[in-house]
Formats: sequence, C-alpha cells, structure tokens
Amino acid sequence: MNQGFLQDVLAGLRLSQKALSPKYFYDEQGSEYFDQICQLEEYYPYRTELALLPDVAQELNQFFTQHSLDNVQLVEFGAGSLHKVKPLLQELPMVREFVALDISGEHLKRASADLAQSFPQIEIKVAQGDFTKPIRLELSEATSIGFFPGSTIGNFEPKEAVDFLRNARTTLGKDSYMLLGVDTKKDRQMLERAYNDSKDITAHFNKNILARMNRELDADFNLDQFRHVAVYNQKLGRIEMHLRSLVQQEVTIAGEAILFDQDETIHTENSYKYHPEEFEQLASSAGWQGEKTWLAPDGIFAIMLLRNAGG
Ligand code: AVI
Repeated sequence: MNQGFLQDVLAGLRLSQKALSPKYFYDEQGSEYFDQICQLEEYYPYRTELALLPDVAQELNQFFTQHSLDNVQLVEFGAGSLHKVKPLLQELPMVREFVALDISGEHLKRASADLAQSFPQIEIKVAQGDFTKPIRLELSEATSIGFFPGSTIGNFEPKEAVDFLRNARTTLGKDSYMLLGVDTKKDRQMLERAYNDSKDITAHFNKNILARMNRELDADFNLDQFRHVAVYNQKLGRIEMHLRSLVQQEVTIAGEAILFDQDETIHTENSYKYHPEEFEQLASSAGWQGEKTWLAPDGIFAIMLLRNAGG
C-alpha cells in the first residue's frame, strides 16, 4: 500500500473541512479523464491556450533573435503528453535542447520518444523529480526557458505558486525566462460551465479520487453517494471542486472509519484565476519580472513571459 498516499488521505479526511490534494487525481484513470476534459468544448483553457501558442512562438522567435539568444534550453515543468511544446519547437530554431520534468515516468518517456522522432535536431531529455522543488539540472551555456502551460499554476495556493516560481528560478539559473499559461478571471457562467460539463467527465475525474482510494487503500466509498460540485468563489478568485456526501454515512479506509454528515464535502481542488497584472505581482515577489503577455480573444486566457530579475 502507498503509505504516503494513505497518510495524506487520513490527515485530510480528519480535518473539519475534509480535503484531499488534487495531485492524487492523476493516476492512469484520472489522467485519461483529464485528457478527455481537454477535448470538451466547455473546457476553454486547453483549446484556447493551444490556439494562442503558434502566435506566441512566432513572437518569441523575434524576441530571442533581437536579444541574440541563439542557444536555448527549454524546460517543461510537470510535463505530461508534450502536446503544447510542439508549436514552440516548430518555430524556435534556437532551442537546441528540451528537458521534460515530471514525477511520473512511463507516460512521459513514451511522449518524449515521439517528440524526438518529430524533432531529431533537438536533444530531448526526461528528468524525473518533484518539479515544485529546486532541481539540479545540467545547465549548459544555453539560456534556460521554463515552460509551465495549462494554468496548472492555478492549482497551487498563491503562496505555493510563489514558492514554485522561486524554486523554478533556482532550477533555471540566472538570465533565465519562464513562459506560463494563466487562466484569467472572468464571468462566473463561463468558469462554472468549464468545470460542470454536460458529459459529466469532470464529475468522473473528481470522483476518481474516491475510486482510487477504493483501489489502492482498501477503502469502501460508494461513488453514487457523492456528488461532484464545482463553484466559483469570487472573493478568493478560484473555482473550488468538492465532493458532497448525499447522505450521512461511514466509510472505511485501511481499517479507519471516517464519518460524513449529509451534505458535508471533501474539498478536492482549487483552480485560481488571475488578472494578468495580479499574476505579474505575484511573480515579482518570487523574483520574476513580467516581460510580455499574450491574451486570447476576450482576454479569456493569458500566456505570460517572465524574466529572471536576478538577486
Ligand atoms: C490541471 N488543471 C489546470 C486543471 C484546472 O483547470 O484547474 C484541472 C481540472 N480540474 C477540473 N477540470 C480540470
């Protein structure tokens, strides 16, 4: 039994507001659901960012050329299927090396082998590790550019986002840059629709955390006794996902009984949304300076280039 997972689960479910870390969504089944979410019409962040990336790549090419950056190492944090890096690699001949950083191995190894076939001129490496911590990379003479797409930074608490950005600055070294996808604040309707899709894929994704505890921690959650809830908390600028217990019930996890009142929830995820200026401020407290922002039509998504401000 995965003891780290079990300990985190029990600690989270003993809290007065029960909570689980969203990192536990992503077992094989959960990653499959997430891929399906990305194909949904309602889930605008994925397709909006992907549509914006070719323009970003072209302008980055000009920017790097103007700044005489002709030897670039691109480092993707939390790399998964490596779809989003392709438009960048296609437009940026100065990228000589690409490093995919993530905790999980197999999926990434397969994706990077495919990428190596499409871009034989680029050295492709996979580095396994907890990308939220500083990682020692073999940095060559190249200028390092971090890449963190998908608005995954929104799944961190703002304070954790600052820590992540500070650690990324250490990982990437001086004179580095960082390119991030950031989902923006917008009207509640569009936000809530993206997390309450009509095919209930997001509900399956959310409930998979219960199914995963059943599979891996000898738990006995009845998935039909919980409902997926996703609401925009405007005050805190975040989508909150919860699982609401439909009845009063007792669930056992590795022998420990956990009680649920009717309507009690497990808080499973936050997805923070930022105004670009607000995000620049957050990044500046981690030592990054806003260099350029690309906005999708109607400002529904931002891609931001930050420069390591040194110090
Ligand atoms: C991975 N992350 C940026 C997604 C998000 O939008 O916060 C995860 C997700 N949760 C529900 N739908 C998608």
